[in-house]
Amino acid sequence: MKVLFILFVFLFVIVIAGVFLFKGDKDIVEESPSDLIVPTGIENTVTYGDDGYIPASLTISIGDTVIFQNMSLRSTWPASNAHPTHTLYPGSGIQKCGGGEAIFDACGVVPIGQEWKFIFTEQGTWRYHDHMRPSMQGIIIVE
Ligand SMILES: [Cu+2]
Repeated sequence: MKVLFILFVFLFVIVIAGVFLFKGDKDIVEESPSDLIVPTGIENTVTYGDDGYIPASLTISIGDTVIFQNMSLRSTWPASNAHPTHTLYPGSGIQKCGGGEAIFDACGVVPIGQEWKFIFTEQGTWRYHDHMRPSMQGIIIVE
């Protein structure tokens, strides 16, 4: 009987310890690599002219900033592909506009002569477009 009691207490302790250990695992907040990227401070410029984005393809390093300058004679709205959802770039999406979060979406027109900038923290090949004229396309390659 005493052995049975000790066995019961032993199992009880193991079960309680297991519950706490399992609960502990859930509390660990995993940071995605992009949260750890420090901006490099390096700025690269893409010019939007009447024929589209120049350069059409730009290769940068992770953490670099891209400045989208509107040198055309009309407003532009650079945004991640795909039109019209803008969800290709991780964390981006037109539905997040106005939320205060920095996403790969100007979330509005960039007037003539103005610019909009974005820091790329995700490696990959990121296609984007002018939301006002979706046939105007460009590529940012983040290495
Ligand atoms: Cu669009």
